[in-house]
Amino acid sequence: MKVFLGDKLVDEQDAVVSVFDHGLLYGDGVFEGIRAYNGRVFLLDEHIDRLYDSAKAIALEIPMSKSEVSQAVVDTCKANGISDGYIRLVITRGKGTLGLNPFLCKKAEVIVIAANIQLYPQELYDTGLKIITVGTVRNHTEAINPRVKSLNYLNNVMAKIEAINAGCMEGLMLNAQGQVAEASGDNVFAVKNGVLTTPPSWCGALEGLTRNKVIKLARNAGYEVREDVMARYDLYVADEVFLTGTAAEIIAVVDIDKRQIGDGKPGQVMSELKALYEECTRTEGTSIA
Ligand code: PXG
Repeated sequence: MKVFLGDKLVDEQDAVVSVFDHGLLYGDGVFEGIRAYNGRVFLLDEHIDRLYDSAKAIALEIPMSKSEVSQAVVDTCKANGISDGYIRLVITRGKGTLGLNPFLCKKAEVIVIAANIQLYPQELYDTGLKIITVGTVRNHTEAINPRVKSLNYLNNVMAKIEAINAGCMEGLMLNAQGQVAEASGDNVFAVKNGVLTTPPSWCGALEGLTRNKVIKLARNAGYEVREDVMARYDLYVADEVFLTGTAAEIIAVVDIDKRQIGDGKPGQVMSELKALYEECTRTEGTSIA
């Protein structure tokens, strides 16, 4: 496998970073998880924009232009013969000292890994997920804002541990006010009487690109979509609940905290939007060739 590191493609065994890299020492950095479908990188410009916004928020200067980073993503896919896959784009603060001071790190490290995607079992899509609310509260917006896709994912990892320990694949996270934020690695939507609602990012959600795409597709299909504060109550009494994310795409939730959602099966609106989303993944994106 070839990995993009710094400013060029190198062999996998040479793709190593320093133990003094602040990405490792402090989780100091940002990343994107991107999908390629059918020889195209899906939503590449949107991922690059979000990456640069995340970096700006943590005062991290990416030592390449947006178009150079985009090109590195495409080149890494090409070098590995990836046509359908998963791309991890990582920017770390770079090599520094054992101290916290990020300004002693001379140059941020740019890493692009393009690999095959490990898909969730089809069964999860056919039957829907059972999830629970976890006790780990989503990061406060004025701690590290959840809109920053940072390398410090301990908040989410703690949530995932709780969910898995309870026998669930995903956990629902609330913000410090007890409002619905998102799942540990996906955004959440409810459908009630044909209206879709998802929490606004200021409630503690990553501004998911799958989420944004689904909002657009739903509005184009004639649905009303609201970004509104949500309580768990809104999910419990919804006709449908589903999660969105680059890895999971769109997946139904049929049980939350032992409340059956709707009729307990993946819903009609979710299925319609999933078909529209899949049409986009088949036909849109930045060509790898
Ligand atoms: N919330 C959180 C906390 C996420 O990490 C999403 C929502 C969905 O955002 P997108 O832009 O993907 O629709 C994410 C995305 C991984 C992995 O390897 C995680 C994500 C995406 C891709 C891969 O675990 N999280």
